[in-house]
Amino acid sequence: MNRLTLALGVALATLVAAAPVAASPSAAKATTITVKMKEFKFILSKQTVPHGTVTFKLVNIGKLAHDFRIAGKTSKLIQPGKTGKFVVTLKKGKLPYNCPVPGHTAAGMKGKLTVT
Ligand SMILES: [Cu+2]
Repeated sequence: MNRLTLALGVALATLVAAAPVAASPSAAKATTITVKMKEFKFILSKQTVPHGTVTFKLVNIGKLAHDFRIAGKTSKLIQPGKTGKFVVTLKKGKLPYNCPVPGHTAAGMKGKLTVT
């Protein structure tokens, strides 16, 4: 009885330890992109990123407040001279991004990020 319990315990522990690896054999690495925001454009440190969790480091080098919107998510408004962190999970594709502050998208604050 004790041996059986021990064996079960070991088997369970092995399963638990192995599960995270087995569940995500190609786990996407964490990716960080720096996004400079100004009137009226975005400057991204990378044009292509692997799919998965992407951290956007938003740096407002302009004179107006700006937002960053991608994949249906919008960052908090970043004031001039301020920075912000914006984490999104992205799927493969060419994903459009823009600044939803009125008038800014039309003025040029938009682009596409390639997610592979
Ligand atoms: Cu803007």
